[in-house]
Amino acid sequence: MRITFCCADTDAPAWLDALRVAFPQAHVSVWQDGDAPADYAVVWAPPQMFFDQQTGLKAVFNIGAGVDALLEKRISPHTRIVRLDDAGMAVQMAEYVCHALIRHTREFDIHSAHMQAGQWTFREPLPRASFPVGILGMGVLGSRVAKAVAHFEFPVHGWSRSPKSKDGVRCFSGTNELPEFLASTRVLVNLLPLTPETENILNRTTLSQLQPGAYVINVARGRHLVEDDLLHLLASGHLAGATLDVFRTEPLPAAHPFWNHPKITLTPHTAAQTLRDVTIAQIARKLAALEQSQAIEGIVDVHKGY
Ligand code: NDP
Ligand code: OXD
Repeated sequence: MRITFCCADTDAPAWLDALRVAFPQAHVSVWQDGDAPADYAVVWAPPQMFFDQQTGLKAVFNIGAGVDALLEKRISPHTRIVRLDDAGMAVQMAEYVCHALIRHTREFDIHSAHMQAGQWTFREPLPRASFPVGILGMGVLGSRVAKAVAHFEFPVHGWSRSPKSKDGVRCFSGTNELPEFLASTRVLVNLLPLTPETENILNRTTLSQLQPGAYVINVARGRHLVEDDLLHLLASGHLAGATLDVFRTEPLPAAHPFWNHPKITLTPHTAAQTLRDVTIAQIARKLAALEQSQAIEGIVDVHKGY
């Protein structure tokens, strides 16, 4: 069996060593232009030329949860596209979102500024019931985030494409229920996949429907957010602030207005990172199942786009 590895911005030697341990019988190599056909591929943001040459792949394993960049490529219809399911990312995402939420609702930035100014001040506690959290996308990551947020006793709402029922979460689905979901949300967390239906979903119209003084946490993709609309609603005061991990252009360009914006907290696309060993263990399990014609989780529906 041949496994080819084609991952941008990745420590290829470390991945190769670990893949060779996981697949001792396979020939594992970093993809090069003109390589022999492989059976399986492990990828992150491969170039189109990769798929133009590797037309006989049985499956391509994406080492991330989001497959938007992959689905922009022309890939043989016979190649299954397999996304990462959690693989240690869900708990990281839960940590990240809870941190951003609690930092905002406990006013840690205000305390920190006061303490730095040498001021010992008292602030009235803000009731958590006044910060209902709405999670766009109730998949692998969104569901884990909902559980973590509910643990801190915030009201939690979730929005998905198909109807769901989850303990402790008020569930909304479909475009018809989006306005009601937004109107009952004060802290909005975006964990949708990027698809033609969800691109630009965080815009002036939708964000204006959030409760006054709302807070936005975007941890999915930069192209979900219309940046000028966010800036406008921060300036008008309708939005109190935002924590953003993902951007339309990454790295964020030096002259971008998000840098140094007093109401925006930025991180460099690091909310939930791919963990090499857990990821390779998941790929090894799924590849073995595919070889035995067994069903696996995480096969991407190219028509839905996730
Ligand atoms: P999943 O595929 O498990 O979940 C996607 C959810 O979005 C599902 O609940 C789905 O609904 C819902 N959804 C999709 N399209 C629509 C729509 N048109 N309307 C309403 N709901 C919709 O994905 P994950 O939870 O694993 O990951 C989510 C995203 O997080 C990834 O695509 C990626 O972009 C991002 N991500 C970001 C990282 C970071 O570090 N910043 C790290 C990892 C991922 P349904 O359940 O009905 O299908
Ligand atoms: C992912 C990501 O999709 O890291 O996994 O953004």
